[in-house]
Amino acid sequence: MLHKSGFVNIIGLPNVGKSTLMNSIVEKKLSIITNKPQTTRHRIFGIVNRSNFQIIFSDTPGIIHPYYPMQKIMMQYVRKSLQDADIILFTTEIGKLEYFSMFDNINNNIPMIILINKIDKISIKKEEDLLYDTINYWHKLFPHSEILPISALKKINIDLLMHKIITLLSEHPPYYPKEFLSNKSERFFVNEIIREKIFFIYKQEIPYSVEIQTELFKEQKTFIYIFSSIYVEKNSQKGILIGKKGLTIKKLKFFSVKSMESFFRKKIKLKFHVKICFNWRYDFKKLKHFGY
Ligand SMILES: Nc1nc2c(ncn2[C@@H]2O[C@H](COP(=O)(O)OP(=O)(O)O)[C@@H](O)[C@H]2O)c(=O)[nH]1
Ligand SMILES: [Mg+2]
Repeated sequence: MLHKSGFVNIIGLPNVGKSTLMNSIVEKKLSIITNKPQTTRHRIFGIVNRSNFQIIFSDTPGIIHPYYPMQKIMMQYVRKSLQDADIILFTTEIGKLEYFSMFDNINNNIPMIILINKIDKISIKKEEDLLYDTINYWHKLFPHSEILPISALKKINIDLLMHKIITLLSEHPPYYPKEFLSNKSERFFVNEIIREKIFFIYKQEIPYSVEIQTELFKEQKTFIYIFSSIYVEKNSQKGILIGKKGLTIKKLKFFSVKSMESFFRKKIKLKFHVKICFNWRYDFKKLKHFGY
């Protein structure tokens, strides 16, 4: 039987719905989603396996102007994914007409589909016009690329997108064992789930200042024991993270456990340890230690 396989990289500006799209395609919440930019820090694979194809999707951080070392590394992930793709899914949303010099790095030999996301928001004539303006804008910039309006959230045109992707892919044996869902470990997903809850619970700089390291992930018959360290950049942030009488971190634990239980389909026993790693975001050595 003919078997197709390839790498499909999802790139675009922050907050346009790249992570939502990947989760919706792989039908599992591999990438964390918030309404804030810079939620996705790493490059995350989501693999779709069928008997006659294997597609390796790659969710990437949103394209930004990098200011500090962590953002520089994030943009290296993006640059790489513009080069090593078999297909690029350039994702944007209705009304977003913004050009970044990063787009000049797109390899013209790689087929690219431009996705105009969030079309579920169209309810009035004015928004329909905005969709046409958006399509025209991107068509002028990339005249050879196909443009497809979608809704990642409401799954509009996702089947059609999958069909287009499979048509574009070449014949190739699977790159990964067929039972693989992702390139990331269980500990990575634990870290990401905690980080997502931190985005929801804490304000301002806290979500951007934390990094999680899961020291222990021990699966038993009925439970998974997890021990995670939460690193902050300075002492004052430690207090905020823990909260009065430890109430805020209790809340964090509660929501993290709930989410992990649904992800791993098992009861979770979770322990936190809050530590300080001075200015880790600005230090290449510390970033390397954290897996960037
Ligand atoms: N209305 C609508 N909202 C969406 C859609 N896709 C994503 N969003 C929302 O847009 C925000 C950013 O989504 P996310 O996937 O994290 O974007 P990313 O930064 O590009 O990865 C979240 O609040 C999503 O719920 C969509 O198709 N329709
Ligand atoms: Mg994302």
